[in-house]
Amino acid sequence: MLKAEAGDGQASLADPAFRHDVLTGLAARPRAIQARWFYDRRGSELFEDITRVEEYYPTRTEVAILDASAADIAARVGTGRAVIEFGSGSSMKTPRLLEAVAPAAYVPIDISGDFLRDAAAELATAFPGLPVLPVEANFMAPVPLPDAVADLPKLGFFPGSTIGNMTPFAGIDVLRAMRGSLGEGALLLIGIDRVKEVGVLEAAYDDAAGVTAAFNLNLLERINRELDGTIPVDAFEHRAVWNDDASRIEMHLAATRDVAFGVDGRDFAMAAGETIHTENSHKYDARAANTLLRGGGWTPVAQWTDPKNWFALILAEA
Ligand code: AVI
Repeated sequence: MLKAEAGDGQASLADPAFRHDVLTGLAARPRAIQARWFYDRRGSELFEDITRVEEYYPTRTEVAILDASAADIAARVGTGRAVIEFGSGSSMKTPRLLEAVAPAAYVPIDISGDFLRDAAAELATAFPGLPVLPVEANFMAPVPLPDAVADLPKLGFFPGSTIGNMTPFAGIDVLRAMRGSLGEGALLLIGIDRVKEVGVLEAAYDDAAGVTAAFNLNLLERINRELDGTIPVDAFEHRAVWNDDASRIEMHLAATRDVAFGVDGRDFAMAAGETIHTENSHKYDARAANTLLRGGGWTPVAQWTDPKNWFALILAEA
């Protein structure tokens, strides 16, 4: 459906799936909106900022593991593979992996064409001579790969503990889909965040500078911008809590007073203290990570961690 005027006066085309998920999620009990909607341009910038805050250890820990283990990973993986990255190439991790394993081709897969093209262009400049073959697709289902890599051995790369943002069942489904994309005998290098002290986890998702809070609250700003919303954003606060039973950090947006607002012509009311659940970030101990991978059709064959055992890069075989 074409939206004539968005809140900022710019003509825009609201994503029908975004509209559907927001309206359904705000009407549901408990209220919940999927974390995938965090990542508009502003949300993606804020996520980049999060990766640099002191309390958010996952990115720098994974990068440190890649640096420390590059030679070892290369020895296991060998050279001349097609590296298939699930998600568009992240600025810091992909070049490190490509340098280590000297691939014959690099195939980033992402649902967002804009991010994909930007990342692919950057990588192509940084690695002249390396065929960079972006594929715009949803990797939650098996993705046909370019013919040019059909005969090459494959290495899948899924860093960042992105799998943690899925329920374990959805994680198993995506691992199966990756197996379908890469085929029998492929390898997968996956980053998975570990269970650790609750204080460390909660601080990582509620940093003192308020960057994660801004990231969470941007979802409400996005709803106001794109769906003609009238949500009083200043009446909401960011919460990050560890759910021990589900082994996950949950992010919520809590109303600090009774509020009434509209979204896309529908009326909503929330009482003070009511929340909208916006994200899960599951954490896995070594055993649970192995169970997850095996459930997805992958056999773990090696793993690398940091000295505190906070994060793991696991190599698995299809
Ligand atoms: C992208 N994903 C792995 C991040 C995480 O740690 O779950 C998203 C994030 N949410 C808040 N901080 C970071």
